[in-house]
Amino acid sequence: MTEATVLLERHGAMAVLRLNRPEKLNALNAAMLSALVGHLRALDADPTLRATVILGGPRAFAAGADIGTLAAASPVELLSSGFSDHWDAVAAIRHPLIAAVSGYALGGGLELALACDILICDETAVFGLPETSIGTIPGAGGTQRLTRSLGKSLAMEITLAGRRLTGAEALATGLASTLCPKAELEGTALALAGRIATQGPLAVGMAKQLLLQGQDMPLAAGIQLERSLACLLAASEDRAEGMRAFAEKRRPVFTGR
Ligand code: CO8
Repeated sequence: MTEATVLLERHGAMAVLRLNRPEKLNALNAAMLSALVGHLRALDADPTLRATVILGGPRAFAAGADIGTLAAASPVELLSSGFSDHWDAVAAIRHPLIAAVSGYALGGGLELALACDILICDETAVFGLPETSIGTIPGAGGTQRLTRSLGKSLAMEITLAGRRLTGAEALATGLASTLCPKAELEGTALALAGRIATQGPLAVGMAKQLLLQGQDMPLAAGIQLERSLACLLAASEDRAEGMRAFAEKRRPVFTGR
């Protein structure tokens, strides 16, 4: 029996999804992407789940979309197969996603990490968008999300000139929010997921929505939306519990209601 290309582990309120096609450096083909999205959607529907970590293997988070798949597809198949839609589906997941990158995160692999909410990495991480070196362009959000993540000039250098960033450079430029030793990556990611899991789940979900939607909104509209959602949260049991627990000097017990 062949092993699954995406492995799921549950750790209480957290999940780990491990990309598992090591012989191809986790090159993302349609079956693997579909399995990843299937797991994420099922986790999204589970009210006890608070955060998911996406991990690769020791040599690669993912070295891109599978070049064999891309080479074999006609323009019509590329469009109609929904291949690129998998990255949109990851970005549409409502609960927090942490990409924990060790080794290569290239092309579609970097685009997958960019579709997550928080990107952390270890000292072996290598980030790049090498698509122009094989005569194509990023087709899964890279040209849009990379600029938003680390600014125009560096995004241009990475995309047009094939510049690669190390883990330390990813941290320095804001592409990653945490850098750690390789042996500590999974533990660091789970600890971060654990901290998210202790927060009010409704508040976390609304805050994620605001941070993402706000990137594409005029400032005044974003602030208005923030205010509306902050007022809406006043109707939740979790907000009442959080404030009561503060007054009583104890940890809150959130129920997601
Ligand atoms: N696709 C398919 N196979 C891959 C990929 C990939 N992206 N990356 C690595 N592999 C395979 C290799 O072919 C090799 O397989 P085999 O042993 O059967 O020959 C195996 O993984 C190991 O790779 P290498 O022997 O090349 O390992 P090295 O350590 O020598 O090199 C590199 C590692 C530098 C990561 C190298 O493998 C490499 O350059 N890979 C390709 C990187 C790349 O160009 N990525 C971008 C791909 S295009 C893309 O992601 C577009 C996304 C948008 C799609 C939407 C379209 C509409």
